[in-house]
Amino acid sequence: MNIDSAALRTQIENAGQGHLLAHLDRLAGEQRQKLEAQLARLDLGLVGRLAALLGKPAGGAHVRLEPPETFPLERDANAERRAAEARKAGAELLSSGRVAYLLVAGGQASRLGYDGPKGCFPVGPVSGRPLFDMHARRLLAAKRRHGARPLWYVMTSAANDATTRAFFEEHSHFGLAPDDVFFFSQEMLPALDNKGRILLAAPDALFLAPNGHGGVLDGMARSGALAHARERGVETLSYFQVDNPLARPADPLFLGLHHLAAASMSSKVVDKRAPGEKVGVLGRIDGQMGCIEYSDLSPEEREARGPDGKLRFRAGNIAVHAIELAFVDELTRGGLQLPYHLAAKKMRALDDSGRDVEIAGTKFETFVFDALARSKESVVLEVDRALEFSPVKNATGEDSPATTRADLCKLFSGWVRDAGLPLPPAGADGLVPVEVDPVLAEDAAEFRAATPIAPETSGPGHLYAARG
Ligand code: UD2
Repeated sequence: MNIDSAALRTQIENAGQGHLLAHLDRLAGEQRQKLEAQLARLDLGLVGRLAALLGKPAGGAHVRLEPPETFPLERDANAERRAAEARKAGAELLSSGRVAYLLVAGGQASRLGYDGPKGCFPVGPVSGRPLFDMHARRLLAAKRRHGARPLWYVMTSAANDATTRAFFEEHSHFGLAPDDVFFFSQEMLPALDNKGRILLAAPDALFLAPNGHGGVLDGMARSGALAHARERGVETLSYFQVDNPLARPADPLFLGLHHLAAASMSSKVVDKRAPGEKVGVLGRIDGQMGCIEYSDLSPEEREARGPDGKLRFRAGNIAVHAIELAFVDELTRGGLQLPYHLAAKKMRALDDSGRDVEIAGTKFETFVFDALARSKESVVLEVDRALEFSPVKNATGEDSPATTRADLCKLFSGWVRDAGLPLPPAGADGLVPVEVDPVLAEDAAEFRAATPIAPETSGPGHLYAARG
């Protein structure tokens, strides 16, 4: 990159970020070039807009919150008829290749404390398959059921892009055609101190953090993924997160309901387990569809119950969305049109004299579900938590590898028992080590239909895999 150093200095000075020049002037050679290149890539206009958000009242405030209208899990005859129609429409979308899969895997896995892309984390209770492989198998299952070659967009970030790509290479793209897996990196945003000054993480590096999963929208646009999908005849993106091994991105019911409603963006929800569960809730926020973060619900809203005794705001967001390609285009033309959320944090950064110290700063993130407010029509489908949601987020406690292992073992051993097949003995952890490959079956009925079948054994565990 050819940099006009004098012009860059003026721009930085004018943007009120002159302290960066003092840091730059302490460097020579490659280090200086590296920092200068980072400075040249900064969108100073955006940095100015972010700085202006500091000290303002936190976002997320709302006046009126109402539960969303959902397509229920327990359906009467009428809803069942609509579901059958939707499944048919969804299956047609899938078989005609009009759906592509979009995985967000740019997060830093800091809560899990795992040193590497979260997608490399092993979760198969018997196979030890990593999250990426579990997801790939869902797409292979879709191919087997609906015929079309799955097209997969995978969002990484600067911190894990190279390792993610290498992991896919090492594993032969988990059986998918390399040409059908399109990686792109989300943008990084600088962290600011309380005066709006850009922080440095090292003498030659700005303090940059991924711009949140909302960055998937302009990431698609900037990287050429959007144009690529359009050329391949895709109309709808099936969005899911890397942390949930039970995500079902090729669900004909969900995609069909979304399509028949002519929605731009739709969501799947599960009943919140308890008032304190850390999931966002879908709702009508001051009249518009949206998702409220758990931290933004008032204590009254968190605890509120309806006449049936159930939580009033229980539509827990599992972060599975159907998103129209045309909608992504609309939301990203002329820059990403999503609000920024602020996360105030103590961070290790350099002070003015270049010492590594703890500084109170702010990181900025966008959330993909904020796009719901712009979607004229939007479907909210209630799904079965046991079948579709068991995220790996924390190292221990709730939503951890241990709870995911327990959820998966319980689910699969239920199918095996239901099909009248024998189970291996429970292990020391009290769990029955059984796993069913999604290519073979994604629910109990499909599993039953696949019998008679013998498991592959691996140590004490039973793995039911698709043949061929
Ligand atoms: C998210 C939702 C929450 C609920 C829950 C379901 C937010 C803010 N909250 O909680 O409402 O739906 O998930 O599981 O989303 N990611 C990126 N780039 C980023 C940040 C995140 O790709 O810059 C990915 C990350 O790899 C992960 C997913 O987004 O797959 C979720 O991110 P998170 O773990 O920060 O979100 P969480 O658990 O606070």
